[in-house]
Amino acid sequence: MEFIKVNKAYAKHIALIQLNRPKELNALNLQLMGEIRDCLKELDQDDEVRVIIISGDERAFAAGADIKQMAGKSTIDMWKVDQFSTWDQINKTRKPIIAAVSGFALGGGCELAMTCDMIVASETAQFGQPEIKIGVMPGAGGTQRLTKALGKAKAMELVLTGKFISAEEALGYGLINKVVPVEVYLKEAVSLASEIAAMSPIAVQMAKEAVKRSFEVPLEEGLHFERKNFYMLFSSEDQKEGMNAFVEKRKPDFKGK
Ligand code: DAK
Repeated sequence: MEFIKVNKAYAKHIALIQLNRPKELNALNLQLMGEIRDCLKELDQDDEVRVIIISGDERAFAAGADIKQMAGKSTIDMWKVDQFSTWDQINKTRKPIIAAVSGFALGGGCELAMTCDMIVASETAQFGQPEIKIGVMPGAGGTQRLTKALGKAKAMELVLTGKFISAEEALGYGLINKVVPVEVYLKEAVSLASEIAAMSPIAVQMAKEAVKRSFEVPLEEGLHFERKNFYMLFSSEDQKEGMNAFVEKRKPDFKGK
């Protein structure tokens, strides 16, 4: 891996993927995106890993797709590369992903953070979709995910002007989960990840799948999907462990079985 650093055991059951193109503000070139995709696929298969954190560095989570790499491309060049299959694959990750964001999360960087399941941000974080300023528009879900989080008026303003919002504003809109001082944003992400990692990983992944489904299907279909996953969990050992532990007044020890 050239453009990401991976620690599969950053904390108990928690893996950390750190974007590592600091001089380019972690601009997302094709290779970097491919590395994230491949790494997530591998971590999804690793039973020791229950939660994944993606972070950048203090200055930037990611300042967007690599403009220098895209500038001269034709429609056919873009079509051949088929970046969307990479983003679709990332979106299929079963395990929960927390984005730990400091500094710029712009364009594809904001879209990558929004593709994650939760966002913990430092006070210095800035979110935006500035593609309009370079003659294009968001292409990796920005118009959809930002609008679902912020509502039409604010999303329209951000997408059409390219202006950024602060972490505090993003929190107010419900785009992110938490804002903390820059010194502790990664620690805070680990703390949230640890809470989730203590649960049954099977229940966590099925619950994640059901919540995500609510963005895609009508209520009745979503409820049907939720019920199917709910029933399925009664065939896990973790369900017996969780409920027996409650009855026996002890802490459950979930094995992911
Ligand atoms: N691409 C390439 N290089 C970048 C970059 C980017 N997005 N952002 C920053 N850099 C580079 C700068 O060129 C500079 O490099 P050198 O000049 O030193 O060689 C270095 O990082 C430091 O940046 P600055 O000198 O500009 O730093 P400042 O603090 O002055 O400004 C900034 C920080 C973040 C405000 C500024 O760098 C900036 O405006 N960056 C561009 C932000 C942007 O427009 N982002 C959106 C890019 S378009 C798709 C999926 C996704 C996308 C498209 C398709 N498919 C699935 C098909 C996404 C598109 C985008 O994200």
